Amino acid sequence: MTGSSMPRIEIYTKDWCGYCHGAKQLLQRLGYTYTEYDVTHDDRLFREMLERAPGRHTVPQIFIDGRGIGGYTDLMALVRSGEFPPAEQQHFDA
Ligand SMILES: N[C@@H](CCC(=O)N[C@@H](CS)C(=O)NCC(=O)O)C(=O)O
Repeated sequence: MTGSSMPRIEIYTKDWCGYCHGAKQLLQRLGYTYTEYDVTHDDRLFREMLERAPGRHTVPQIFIDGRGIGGYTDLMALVRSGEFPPAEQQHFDA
């Protein structure tokens, strides 16, 4: 994943979800900030997640620049393959 600006990262989570905590920790370790939508007690937000990630009912669901990449294991795979490098290795406009 290459880009010229800091990617916009969104993550749908539930507060008891270990994969969600893992994904957030990984993003933080890589130096990214993200917008978190906690769907634990929010059916409207959960339905929004289902609409944006059709067929995916588990949390977390992670979006990078609006594109759904899946959950924690999918994020980990992108990191391991080098497709999603640490923030400091991304190229920035400014
Ligand atoms: N492979 C997925 C697993 C995610 C997962 O199993 N999440 C659990 C919560 S920690 C979940 O949403 N369970 C509810 C369900 O399976 O419907 C990932 O890495 O994100």
